[in-house]
Amino acid sequence: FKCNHYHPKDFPQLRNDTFLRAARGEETEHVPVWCMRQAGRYLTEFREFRAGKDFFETCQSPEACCELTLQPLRRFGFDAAIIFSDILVIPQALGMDVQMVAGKGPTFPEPLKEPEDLQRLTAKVDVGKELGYVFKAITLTRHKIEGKVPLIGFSGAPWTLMSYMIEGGGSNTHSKAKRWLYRHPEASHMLLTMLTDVIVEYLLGQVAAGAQALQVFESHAGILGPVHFNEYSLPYLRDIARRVKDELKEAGQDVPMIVFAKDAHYAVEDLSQSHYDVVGLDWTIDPQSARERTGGKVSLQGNMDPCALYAPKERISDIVKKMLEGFGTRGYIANLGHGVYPDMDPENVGAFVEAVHQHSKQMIKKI
Ligand code: 1CP
Repeated sequence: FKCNHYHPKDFPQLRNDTFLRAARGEETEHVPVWCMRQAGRYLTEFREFRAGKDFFETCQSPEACCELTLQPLRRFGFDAAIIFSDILVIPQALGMDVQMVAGKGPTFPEPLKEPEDLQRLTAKVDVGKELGYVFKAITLTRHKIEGKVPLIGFSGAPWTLMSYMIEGGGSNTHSKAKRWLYRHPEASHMLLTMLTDVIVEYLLGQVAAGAQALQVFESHAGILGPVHFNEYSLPYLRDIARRVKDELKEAGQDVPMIVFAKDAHYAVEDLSQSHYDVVGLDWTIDPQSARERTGGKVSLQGNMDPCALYAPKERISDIVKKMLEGFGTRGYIANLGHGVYPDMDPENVGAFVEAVHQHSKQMIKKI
């Protein structure tokens, strides 16, 4: 696979590059902010638009993805947009059936049970054909966003995708997937390698389609201890960043990459030396200690407890101020430590965004 068309298409000129500059550790006038799951059910317009439509059919419609990506930008002053899609489109591209069951979440009717089941997976995935709908959504959205803010593309990381493919859906213990790590280490590495190869092509395809930054979600890092993380997650995360960066460099492009390994506070040092420009953090790590442990090598993103959005607005403002003081205003992208929940008040999301902008502007002026 070679992407020979990285050259920007005739996209509208970017008018707010604060997020991209912060990702590269450059100076900004304010700290940029966006939220994981900023397109989501907490917005009435999202619920109305999604009503009665199948989740993955929605993901397959470039027009629908574009609309859902733009919805939060109409309400709030976010400094970045993330393309509406899901991490589970990759298992689908590998030939697995995945359905979104109301009240239950993503469900695989036939999850992988034993190493023999790997033979069911498509060996050589034609990423352009299987996931071209995501690329189309990105190109369309990049036009429709009119240069207001950069557009982030994303992928699930290999271990997180592997765990869904074996568990068959969400899980508290991930014991079926972890059973593979203890019992079938070779098959586990084989699956993780297969996923890595597809993810690399997928991310490069997203950039070719117009993505201006990339985030890799290792949402299930926390269920791995340090030993398993070092064997089954970190090498693949590194491989993804190195291969994507090398390929882009050859084409004269530099696209910031963010790694978000949820609950992997033990791995923050390693993650800061894994070829990513930004390390995303959940709320279980203290901003200042994250800064000390990553030693200015990378920008940081995060990490307000999403539940702080349940607090009154004045409290949110105080919490944001403390967070900004902990991280500092340089090389920092404000975000939540995980996604916005469906029962959250959009007004408080707005208060979060405004507090980041307001406090950070004042702090930067004083420097
Ligand atoms: O009907 C609906 O709207 C269902 C809710 C929903 C949404 C809005 C799901 C189901 N996926 C999405 C979109 C989505 N998923 C985005 C869109 C952009 C945005 O953030 O605004 C992104 C980036 C994702 C990525 C994703 N999907 C992750 C990684 C991020 C994270 O939360 O850790 C994961 C783990 C998934 C799986 C998934 N998809 C949906 C649900 C409910 C879940 C989690 C299920 C579980 O394991 O319990």
